[in-house]
Amino acid sequence: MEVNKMLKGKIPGPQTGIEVKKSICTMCDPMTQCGMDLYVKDGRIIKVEGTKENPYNRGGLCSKGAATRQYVYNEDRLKTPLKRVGPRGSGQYEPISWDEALDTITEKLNHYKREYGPESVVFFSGYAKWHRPFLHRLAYAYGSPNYLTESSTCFQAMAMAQKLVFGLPGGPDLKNARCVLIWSANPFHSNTGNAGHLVDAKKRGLKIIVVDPRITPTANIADIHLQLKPGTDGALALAIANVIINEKLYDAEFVQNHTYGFDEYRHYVQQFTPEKGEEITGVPADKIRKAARLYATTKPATIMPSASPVVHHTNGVNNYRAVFSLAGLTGNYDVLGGNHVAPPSYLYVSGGFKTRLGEFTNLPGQEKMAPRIGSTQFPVWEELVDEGQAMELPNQIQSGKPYPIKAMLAFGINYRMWPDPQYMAESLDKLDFIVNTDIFMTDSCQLADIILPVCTSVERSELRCYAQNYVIYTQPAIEPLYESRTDVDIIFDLAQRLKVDDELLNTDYETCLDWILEPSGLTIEELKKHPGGMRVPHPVDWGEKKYLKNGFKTPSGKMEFKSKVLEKYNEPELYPALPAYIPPKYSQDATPEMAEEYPFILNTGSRLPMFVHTRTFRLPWTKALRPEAAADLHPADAEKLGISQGDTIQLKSPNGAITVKANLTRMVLPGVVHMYHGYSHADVNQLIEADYLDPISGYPGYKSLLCKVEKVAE
Ligand SMILES: Nc1nc2c(c(=O)[nH]1)N[C@H]1C(S)=C(S)[C@@H](COP(=O)(O)OP(=O)(O)OC[C@H]3O[C@@H](n4cnc5c(=O)[nH]c(N)nc54)[C@H](O)[C@@H]3O)O[C@H]1N2
Ligand SMILES: Nc1nc2c(c(=O)[nH]1)N[C@H]1C(S)=C(S)[C@@H](COP(=O)(O)OP(=O)(O)OC[C@H]3O[C@@H](n4cnc5c(=O)[nH]c(N)nc54)[C@H](O)[C@@H]3O)O[C@H]1N2
Ligand SMILES: [Mo]
Repeated sequence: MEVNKMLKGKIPGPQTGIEVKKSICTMCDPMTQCGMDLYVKDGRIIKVEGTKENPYNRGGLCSKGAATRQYVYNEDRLKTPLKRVGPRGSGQYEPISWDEALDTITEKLNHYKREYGPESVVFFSGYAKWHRPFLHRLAYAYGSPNYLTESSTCFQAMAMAQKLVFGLPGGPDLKNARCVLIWSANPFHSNTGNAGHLVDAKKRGLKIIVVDPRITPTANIADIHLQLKPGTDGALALAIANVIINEKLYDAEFVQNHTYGFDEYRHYVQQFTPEKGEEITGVPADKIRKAARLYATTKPATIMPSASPVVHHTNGVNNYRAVFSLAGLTGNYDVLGGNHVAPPSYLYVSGGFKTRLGEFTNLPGQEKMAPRIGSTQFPVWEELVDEGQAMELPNQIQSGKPYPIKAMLAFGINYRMWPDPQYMAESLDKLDFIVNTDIFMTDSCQLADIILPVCTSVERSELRCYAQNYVIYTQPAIEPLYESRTDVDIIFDLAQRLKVDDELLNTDYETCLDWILEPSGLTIEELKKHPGGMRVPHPVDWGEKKYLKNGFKTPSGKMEFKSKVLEKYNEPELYPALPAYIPPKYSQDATPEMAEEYPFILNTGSRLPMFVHTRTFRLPWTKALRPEAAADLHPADAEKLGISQGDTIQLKSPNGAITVKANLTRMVLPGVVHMYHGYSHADVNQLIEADYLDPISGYPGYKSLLCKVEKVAE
């Protein structure tokens, strides 16, 4: 074939000089990162495809992955380190060298440590996870207990609920399950590779129950869809328990031998008859009965939770405790096909091998450090999670109590993820010194004194593993663009300049990875021989029912229907020992007068397939799929308010108002408005008060606010 034609067809080979390089897309969910084949010519990516041999995405890519070139070659990319030269927020920055940037940061961090103590410096990680173990260790090696992350709104609260019930969380073992209770996830939008695995499992005969207030693609393939009012999950789970207990469908042997507090729990759930459940949740009583019977009698059955929606409520952890209790009740905990305990290998994912990651981040000497941010306000979080609760950060900056916070070293902070982002931005502005590293010039970068440019996943090497017992150590497909560097290079460079007393941090990323991987028998050298990733040679067989030997990692040593961790506080309104149902702090049930003025439930942030928080608004392909900020509204509600598709409307809560377009859709329930988050010009988080939080986890109630909707005259 003519070379010109081959070039046009982007056919790789020596004649065209096009090479296919393997990498991963890290734009969305950190648990699941799609393998990508990048077609590279003259050091530039000219085409992207999903990697066929990657067992997670199996060749697929979503709209975001397909737009990778617009992400990597975006005009918003930071190009050099920058130093602020005008007042904060004025956007006046000057390029500086890496040496000047890192020297300034080192000098400042040494200064705050000397003058105010190491705890006055916060080490923060936004969404990206790949650099976290190293930042975590750097914080402790520097002497600060204040390692904070975006997990203050994501994942950890779901894990907390499981830890309170079982001690050790059990993940959904879809491969061996005969029934799955998908409690709020929508992988078709948030986790596209897993959506494929779900469809395959359905073809094999898997029964699917979906609990979601919206009609999603996941709900569309369900055998039963329980379309509940947002934030009423606890009441639904208790009504399901009521049916399972009263119809004697529970696992009596497990309950008798391995649980604590069953009698009180059984007594408590009596009030949640399916009819009462219907009254609170809006789900018909008969559907509750059907779902309870299907879940309890189709064994093994697994609960597939999500990192966020259920816990994005002021009653979130309790609601999920009620949900996870069902796994114990039916004997589906730590069995294959149920909620199976397979401890994470690396970065939250269980990939079939053991590592020393926990040991790596758990440096000795922490007990001598000052209390972490949020530890008094959120004692249960403090007990169960090895990081500070970042929702308390703005308050501590403002009050200086119990000690002042002076500086922050951030890797991808986005103040818009906080409730009341304006308050967060004003609080950050009170800090003496802020460093932010990011790929793009963002609103949050504009608050920083020094901005450092980092590269994307296709320009770096990183370690990832997959639930399919697969592991990859990527190689850069292209050189880091402009003067950008990798996050971990910056961390190791700073560790050296700060002269931290830590042998491992004075080495480099690969040496540390080899140290972490040591128990697995895997090495970076071996992984490099498999650029597209490899099967784990001898996957660990975790076995079942490990509690028979080890007991449960709870205070009672049993599965706890009644939590001893919460019971000890003796504050049932905040920390109920039973998984009690408490309505969302603002709701028809809890604040009827408020609901009269603000009659809609405002549910924010359900994932759209083409957006990841604020990040892909800037890509032309993805932006074109929803060019303007729009709120989803049921046509029946719209009709009552005289609103048509595309009209300009205002969403208003007691905390603020935003103006957006109306998108009429039957996906949402009547009475519920749904709005995506993160838009600079229509930031729905402004409608949320900074202290609208779950007392157990500290998570914001992003998904059950009250609001009113008004049409705006054009
Ligand atoms: N209203 C509402 N608010 C929400 C939610 C909701 O559902 N509703 N969801 C919450 C949840 S679950 C989450 S996880 C948070 C997410 O909140 P954030 O973590 O703040 O999410 P992003 O804005 O996507 O990412 C933060 C920054 O990291 C940068 N970044 C990306 N990759 C890298 C990298 O490799 N290195 C560095 N240094 N930076 C990088 C991005 O460019 C971005 O500017 O939002 C929360 N906020
Ligand atoms: N495309 C894309 N993918 C993403 C992300 C993204 O921003 N964009 N973000 C990543 C992140 S940070 C996260 S945490 C995950 C989230 O992953 P998922 O949880 O799968 O995604 P969501 O769309 O947030 O929520 C799933 C469903 O929960 C429902 N839901 C809302 N409120 C309630 C409630 O009160 N109860 C119940 N039972 N269900 C409710 C919503 O209607 C939605 O359909 O996605 C990750 N993947
Ligand atoms: Mo998240």
